[in-house]
Amino acid sequence: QVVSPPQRISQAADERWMKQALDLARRSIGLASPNPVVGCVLVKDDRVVGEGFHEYDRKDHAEIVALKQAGENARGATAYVTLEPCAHTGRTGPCANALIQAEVGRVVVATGDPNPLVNGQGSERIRNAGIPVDVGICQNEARELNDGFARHIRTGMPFVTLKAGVSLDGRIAPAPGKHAADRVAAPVMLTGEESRSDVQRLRHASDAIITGINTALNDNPQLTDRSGLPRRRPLLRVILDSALRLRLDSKLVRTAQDDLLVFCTTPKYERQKALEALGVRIEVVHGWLGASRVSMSQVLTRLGQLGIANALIEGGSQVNAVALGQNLVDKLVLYYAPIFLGSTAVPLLGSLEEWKWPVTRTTVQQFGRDVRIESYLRDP
Ligand code: AOF
Ligand code: ZN
Repeated sequence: QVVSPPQRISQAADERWMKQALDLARRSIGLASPNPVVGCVLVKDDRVVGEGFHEYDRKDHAEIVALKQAGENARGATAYVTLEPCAHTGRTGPCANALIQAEVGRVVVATGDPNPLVNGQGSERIRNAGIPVDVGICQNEARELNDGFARHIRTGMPFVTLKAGVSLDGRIAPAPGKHAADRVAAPVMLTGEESRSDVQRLRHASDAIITGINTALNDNPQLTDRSGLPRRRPLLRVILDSALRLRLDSKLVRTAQDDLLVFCTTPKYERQKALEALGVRIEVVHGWLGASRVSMSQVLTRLGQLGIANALIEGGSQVNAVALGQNLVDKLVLYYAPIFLGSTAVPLLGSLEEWKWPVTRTTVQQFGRDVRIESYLRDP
């Protein structure tokens, strides 16, 4: 017998509606954290009767927003949800119950909820009520949206992405000295406009951005989210600055509004007071390497405690080498620009003896003249 055509059509339709739900979920990036980004579409007779996405401040989960919009039309509809409906009572009642009560005809779920309080129970409850549930449509796309949420809800630690703009010979800046004067005014741009706007998207999806004092002193960066998209919490800018060398007149300090957190190992009372008076938060952590340098793993633990689910490292050679060398990075996002900087230029990685961890799930995309390579080092 031939493969039944209706089934194949329905699989394609499921994917199409789920992609629409994923587009909705993307609209909650920046608005949902520390909760997951979730989108929901209710479809009846090949027509959308309700849709929604989750915003932390509005409390309602995506399914509830969509159900409220659909009203009576929800009965018999198919619910496409990018994350398994919840089964627990948190700030709201369980979405699984709401879908059952609304008498939807079928539920299609992209991926399970990693929250130990849910973890399969939402889907199970809906099935037990006699409503069919299909799980796994567009799973990879849906998972990627909530890497940070998954890591944070399971372990309390942030998911760490390391981003860099790199020359074809693996360098991130011209040789120090040669262009030092330019670099203080503005860092030399390797990558093009398209890559840089993708970096803003990356920052928008992050809760915190981390860099080292050398980058802060050399490049005088702002490290802000300039995507133009709304976010409910400011991007927390984190500087690893063991000896508190951050300049009072740096762009970072001049724009500090409780969103600049400096980690040091050696408290210096006067300097600390001066920085704090300008709106900078300072925390002292233990050091490593003879107690001199800020321990990055301690910083990440602390950020997790502060509710940071997605941390983005935009550092220089040293910070990159430490983060990778200590196996603290979960995902790499590298923008390769079609340029060579030569062997005296600043390398992507400072001293790193050996690379021991395999990269997996690599994707490549072109941005203008640059190429972005994304690779996972581990799953959340
Ligand atoms: C859903 N749909 O849109 C979201 C879900 O504190 P609460 O009540 O907002 O609950 C947060 C938890 O609910 C979160 O940890 C995750 O397990 C789930 N998020 N579930 O059915 C949604 N945002
Ligand atoms: Zn829910």
